[in-house]
Amino acid sequence: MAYKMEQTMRWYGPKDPVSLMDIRQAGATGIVSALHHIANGEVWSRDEIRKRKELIEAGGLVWSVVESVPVHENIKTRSGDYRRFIENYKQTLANLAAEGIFTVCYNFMPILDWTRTELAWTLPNGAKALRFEKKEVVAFDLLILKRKGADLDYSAEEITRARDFFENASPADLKRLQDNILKGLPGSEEGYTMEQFQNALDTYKGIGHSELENHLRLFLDEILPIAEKNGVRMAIHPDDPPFDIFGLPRVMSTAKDMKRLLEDNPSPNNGFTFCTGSYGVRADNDLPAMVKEFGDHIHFIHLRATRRDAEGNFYEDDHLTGDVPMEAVIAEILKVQKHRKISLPMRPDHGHQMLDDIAKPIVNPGYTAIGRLKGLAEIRGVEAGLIWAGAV
Ligand code: DNO
Ligand code: MN
Repeated sequence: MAYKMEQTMRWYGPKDPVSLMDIRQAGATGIVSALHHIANGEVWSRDEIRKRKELIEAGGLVWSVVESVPVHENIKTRSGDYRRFIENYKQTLANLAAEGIFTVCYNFMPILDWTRTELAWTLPNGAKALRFEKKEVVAFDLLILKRKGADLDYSAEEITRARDFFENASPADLKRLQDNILKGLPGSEEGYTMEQFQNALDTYKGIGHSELENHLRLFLDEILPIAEKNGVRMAIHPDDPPFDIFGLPRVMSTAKDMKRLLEDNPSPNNGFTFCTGSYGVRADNDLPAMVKEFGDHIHFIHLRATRRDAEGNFYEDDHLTGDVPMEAVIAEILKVQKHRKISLPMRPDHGHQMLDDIAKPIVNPGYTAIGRLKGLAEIRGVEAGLIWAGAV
């Protein structure tokens, strides 16, 4: 028997302009949510967890996955109050399990969560997509932030393109760029002023890849026994984009990183959020092969497609038409599920701003109702077709 993926959507809670009924109408049965009103690092009490759960269930859905329980910056740098924050994290995991929620997404990206330079990049068909423009990031780093040593991180061509952009950009363009990088995208727990960002960067002095890998390992050393005891599956989200930015190390971008995570902390509860849109930005990531290799440790899935070019730019394409070989990825996921005799929670990740959503103010870029509904429907169609054709 083929196991189908559990269809979920992210819901930002009572303030989300996309309602639980919208999500049900899109056909999802599960919700991915987090308690963003609780300060980063503090314990999520059983009461607060239960309140959110009851709200979701009153809407006829189930709370399938937490995305994310954020990892406090002090844990990533192992400074300040990090011991207390790790203790709090453990308590939150135990509380979630006590309320019946067992899949937890998190990420270990320094300072910035996912990053884009443009949130409404117009496609030829008029829909809007999220985009990452390399020259803008380089311009920000080199010419706005003026980070020491930044010029060593880029090629001469990249620096020329960045200067060209900077010289021709309007003040509004530069303001948009600064806001998009510093304010944080939906789900990010932190936003920064220029000065705060600079100070945050300073906290990573002396922390390169091996140090950050080590801090992740030490964090998991403490967290995993609690996860195992409570049946909680930890699912790390990859870096987005999957390479270093602003000189900050990123350590969950490739198959090699995935392998290292499991070698450093062997545990059935240690695993991944397999986000095709993030991993797929790198041409050297073979996505179906990654699902095959790490299938036993994939606990949660994000499906969307990015399209990249040779200059390091990418945008979020339709779910089936980007660089992600979506049919092959879904076929591998279905094989994993059959082998493990389970359904894995999957969400369509982001979608385009399109149709009636174009006229609406966008509260959560990437998280519009219609674009995600379209993505989910396309994914569901691929899955049904593969099963019907006997591919799995
Ligand atoms: C990126 C997305 C993001 C992600 C955030 C919060 O691929 O999935 O919305 O959820 O990084 O963890
Ligand atoms: Mn994702």
